Amino acid sequence: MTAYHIFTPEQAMRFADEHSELFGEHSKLSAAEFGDGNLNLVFRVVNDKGTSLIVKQALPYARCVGESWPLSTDRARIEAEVLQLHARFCPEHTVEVLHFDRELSAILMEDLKQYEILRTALIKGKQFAHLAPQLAHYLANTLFYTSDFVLTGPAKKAAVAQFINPDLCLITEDLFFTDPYCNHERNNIHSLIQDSARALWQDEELKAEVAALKADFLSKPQALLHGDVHSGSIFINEENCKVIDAEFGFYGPIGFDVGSLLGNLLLNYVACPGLFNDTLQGASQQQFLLSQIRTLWQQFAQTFSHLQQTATQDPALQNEHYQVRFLQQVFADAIGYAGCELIRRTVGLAHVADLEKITPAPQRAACEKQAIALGRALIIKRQHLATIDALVQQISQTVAPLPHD
Ligand code: SR1
Ligand code: MG
Repeated sequence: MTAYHIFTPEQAMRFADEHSELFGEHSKLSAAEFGDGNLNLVFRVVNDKGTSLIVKQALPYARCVGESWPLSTDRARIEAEVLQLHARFCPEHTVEVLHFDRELSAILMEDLKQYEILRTALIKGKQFAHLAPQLAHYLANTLFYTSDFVLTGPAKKAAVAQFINPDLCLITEDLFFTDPYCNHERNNIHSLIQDSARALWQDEELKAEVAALKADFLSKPQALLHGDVHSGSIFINEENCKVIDAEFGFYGPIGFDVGSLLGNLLLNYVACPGLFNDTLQGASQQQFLLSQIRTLWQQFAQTFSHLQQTATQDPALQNEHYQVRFLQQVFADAIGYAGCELIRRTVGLAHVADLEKITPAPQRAACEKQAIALGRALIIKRQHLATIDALVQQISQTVAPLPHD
């Protein structure tokens, strides 16, 4: 066993070489670090024939902030184990883990170089009909098969314990549910939307609903979540999509994973008028996103409900009325968490390129205000938006078309 040390490219290369049969001669390998943004070291190791693998290593702190924000490297174990478990239930849409070293907190995984990041693709205006059906399949299967519908009480409790993830959950607890609703130093608020941010801090009705969503996040271990299903955690190409980056995984409310994805599609939706100078292109992209949102929920609900009816092990949970009620509450939760994602990506620490890329600044601010308004409406009205039609109507009503220069 090797004691933890931060990899150099050379060491990442050796790690990949030792744990994979894919590479030939060691001398023909090269490695470069390309970073994954916020938390970790990520290297691509390539041989002379173009075969490549990814080495991801957890640092003992948050990379985006530095050593002043210490973080447990156990997140690498969580990530590897979530991905391995999710791959049992949905291998086609989960990145493949080839090796995990607990001491080094390092994961060797397949390189998705034939894919691009979903966020980048959406910002370019790309449309994929398979996006929602595949992600609905991924979410329904990974969430159902790790839930109480399937696991015995003791097995479920062991799984909850295996995936206790306090450091990364705390990031979400703070960044999603606390910081945006107060004048927190971590917030990142553009000057043109200061008034909208201040309004959030005074909004007692909204803060009560966010508190309820946070309380559920803290205390509703329904299934093993990915925990960070944003459009930077999804790789896509013309045929397939795959989910990566499960380090925020833990047992939590099913609606959180579904809502994070909905929220990210909606972030792109509100950004469309600012991203596309061509009004028709912006409108077409918004139509595409709305139809994907509709399909995502319909196919998630259909698959999850089918699994409830045919694969539920617990005799009490086989009750049909309970199963319908359960799914209805997942929908309300998902709408609420989507609303939180819209708000926290606009005024909180971690922003998204969909909005950040918009120029000029007043146009970006107008889109950000739409994100806040939509986030608020979804959080407040989530228990009353009982159908996907009602949700789609709410989105179209709240997000008014923006005038162009
Ligand atoms: C400090 S981490 C900021 C954000 O990046 C991750 O991908 C999560 O979404 C987290 O909230
Ligand atoms: Mg991530």
